[in-house]
Amino acid sequence: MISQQPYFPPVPDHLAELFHAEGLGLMGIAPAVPPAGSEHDDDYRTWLERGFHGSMAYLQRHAHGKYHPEAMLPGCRSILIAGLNYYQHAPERPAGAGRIARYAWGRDYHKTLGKRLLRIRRRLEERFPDHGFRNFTDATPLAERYFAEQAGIGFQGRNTLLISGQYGSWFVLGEILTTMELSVSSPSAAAGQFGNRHGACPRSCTKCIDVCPTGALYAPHRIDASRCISYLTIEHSGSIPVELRRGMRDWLFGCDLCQEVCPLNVRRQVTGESDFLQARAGDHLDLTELLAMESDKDFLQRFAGSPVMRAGRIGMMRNACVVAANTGAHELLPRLRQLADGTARYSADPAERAMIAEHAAWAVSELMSETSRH
Ligand code: B12
Ligand code: SF4
Repeated sequence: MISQQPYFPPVPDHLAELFHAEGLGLMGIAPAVPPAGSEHDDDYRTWLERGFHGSMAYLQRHAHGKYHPEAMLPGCRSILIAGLNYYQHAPERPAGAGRIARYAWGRDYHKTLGKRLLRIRRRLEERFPDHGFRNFTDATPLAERYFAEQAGIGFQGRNTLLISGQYGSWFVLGEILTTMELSVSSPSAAAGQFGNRHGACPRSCTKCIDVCPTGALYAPHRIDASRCISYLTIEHSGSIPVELRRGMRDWLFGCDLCQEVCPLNVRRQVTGESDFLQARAGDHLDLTELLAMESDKDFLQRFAGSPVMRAGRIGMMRNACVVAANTGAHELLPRLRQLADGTARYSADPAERAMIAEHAAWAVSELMSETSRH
């Protein structure tokens, strides 16, 4: 086990112990109160109205609960928020492969973190039977980063992610909502972690905004999610807009660019989490393997328990077509042509076949025009 330095802003010992015993390196307590005024709700609705959520309809459906914990647990008074570090160094990637975002190299964090939060919740329920509890990780309407900032475990950087003094932004969040009135940890604790120097991004730094190849970070703290490579490769199930395909570069699933360039991420620590260290998808995937997957059964067998399951086999094939073109994978031309002309057997669904055929044809045409330029 690689040693991990945890960071808990001042919280009651008996609670800190529960989270620490589960190997959670960040934990704080936020008051379950919506932000004062309607500014945050209004801001979020404007974001939705501008269509920045793309096809993530759940963000619209759940808008009412974004800053309102009581919508998830009536009588909610406090939120215990935890962070789990997933950082690992990226090894050299072989040719003919595409990149996977770090959070998805090993076991799905929803399972790893969710299981631990559930165990903590059970203990709390035993100890405090008169109180209500609910746990979530990611799959919640709640603005997790906002409440985590209120709990003092970090601050929202210009790339919109929560940055902690202990792990940079390389951690995932989960929480337990409770009707208990707990003493809350102060947001100023986050600044304390940075030695009171960097409780915010360095003044003139725009590295994350500059590096984003699709222009998703259109201003500091502002994201057009529908342009983010993470959205395009994971959340979006339809056709990838042609004008964004080149910007996807070699990313097959997710994107880490705006975290990799962040100077505050020098504070990273390699995770000690065995669930994350075991390579399910791993740091890269072979394009030939993905383009040859003919059944959902094969896909499930290969990726069960991995976050990659969320994109699905067809989504990953679509992404592989784009990455094949972006990485100049000429050796894949025969397979791409089969997918483009409809002779490959991999799906009986006409909509899926049409989408893959279009992406494969685009990849063939990009690779061929590259050949004719040389
Ligand atoms: C939808 C979603 C996405 C979308 C949108 C991303 C985003 N930045 O919001 C997509 C698919 C693109 C995405 C990508 C990723 N995600 Co995501 N995602 C979510 C999810 C489910 C909801 C977030 C949401 O509602 N976004 C919509 C925006 C508009 O809402 P908002 O943050 O409240 O936005 C307001 C604030 O930013 C506010 N604001 C805040 N501070 C400031 C300051 C100023 C000055 C201003 C002007 C505004 C401002 O203005 C906005 C408008 O109201 C959360 C989990 C959750 N339930 O919270 C995970 C979550 C944010 N994702 C996470 C991760 C790990 C990622 C990726 C790193 C995965 C990857 N490697 O591919 C990338 C990172 C890309 C990026 N730069 O954000 C983690 C982040 C952990 C962390 N340390 O911050 C979360 C918390 C999941 C989890 N449980 O761990 N994700
Ligand atoms: S994750 Fe990649 S595509 Fe998304 S905002 Fe960051 S740099 Fe841009």
